[in-house]
Amino acid sequence: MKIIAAQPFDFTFEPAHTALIVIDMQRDFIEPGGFGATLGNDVGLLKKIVPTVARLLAAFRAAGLPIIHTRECHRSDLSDCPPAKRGRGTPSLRIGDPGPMGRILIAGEPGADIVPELAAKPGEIVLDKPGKGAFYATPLSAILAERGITHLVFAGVTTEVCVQTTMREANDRGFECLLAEDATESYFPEFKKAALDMIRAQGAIVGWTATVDQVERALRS
Ligand code: C5J
Repeated sequence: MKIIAAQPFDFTFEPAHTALIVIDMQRDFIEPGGFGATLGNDVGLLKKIVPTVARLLAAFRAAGLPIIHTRECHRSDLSDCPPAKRGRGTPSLRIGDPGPMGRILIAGEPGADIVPELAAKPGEIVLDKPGKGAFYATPLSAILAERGITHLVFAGVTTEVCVQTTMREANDRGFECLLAEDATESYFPEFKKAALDMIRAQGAIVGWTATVDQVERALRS
């Protein structure tokens, strides 16, 4: 058993039953010209956490623990993109429209790929998901069950959308969940703070939070 000095209290985990899930560290959310930017967001805020996410990945790789990367994206015929999602809001380009990094949020296009600094290594799982939550319309439940995973550490973007949705889905499915505070980011700093507060409130009602330093320390212990 290992212990992370987390909030609101210690997170105890068995490494053999623990995996890292890195949510949507894709060019479409992090680089200019992608989905995040078409919605009017400052993508520079998200870019800043790339080195911290890289440290967390390195810690899990050094410990030999499973790593799952997710990508929010759709089939090229948009058959898995509900019109309600595509039509929402007033972005400068919609999902499936051609942009500077290929078609926005379409699987196989350069923009839908993970930023090169955080690219998956051989043996790591890359899971494409059409929704905000990574359990919806994906084989994630089966992948975790096959590996006997009970504990999940989360990182990625954005904190209050795909990360929080996935963490809530995981919590409802009985996983013990911890979010790496400095390896997640939002386009809205106040939303990130609120999401972290909500997750750990009421005795970790959704889960725990800790810094990458604290996770690294526990994995090395
Ligand atoms: C969003 C995500 N924000 N990965 N996606 O649309 O959080």
